[in-house]
Amino acid sequence: MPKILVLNGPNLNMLGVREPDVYGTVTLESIEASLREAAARLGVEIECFQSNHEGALIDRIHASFGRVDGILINPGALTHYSYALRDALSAVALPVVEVHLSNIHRREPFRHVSVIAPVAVGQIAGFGAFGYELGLMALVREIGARAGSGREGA
Ligand code: CA2
Repeated sequence: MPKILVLNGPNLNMLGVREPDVYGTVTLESIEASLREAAARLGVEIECFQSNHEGALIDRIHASFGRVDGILINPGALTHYSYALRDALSAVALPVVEVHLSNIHRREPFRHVSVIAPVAVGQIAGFGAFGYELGLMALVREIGARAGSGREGA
């Protein structure tokens, strides 16, 4: 069964607790519970990790090398400036889908840039918690497509 690492970056542990007008009322725990249900429907396994520390996220990405088939990530504010996180994602060469609760492109100018996007298959932004499920579906499809194209060459 394909395995997917779900990563959440700084401050996302505060979801549902503060700023509900921007980020909604759903907690990260409940997003992860919904994702587990979606994963079961899609026939994949997920493991979830949140950290407020860039290095801890990078360590988890390195540890996933050879163990998981793809990464679903909301990097939080690291999205906009962490070349280290981007390099870690690039190093493991796994399919990555970037998710944002808010539509970063209609917010402050500094949020319009994602340094993660160039190493991601794609980005989903603006659909709140539902974006994680959309992202998981897109990632599962991508993993399946890559496995299929590998078999054709065999
Ligand atoms: O829209 C997103 O998902 C973001 O990744 C969220 C980040 C923000 O820096 C990005 O630009 C877009 C911030 C996450 C902070 O989450 C909080 C949740 C509740 C209360 C306070 C912060």
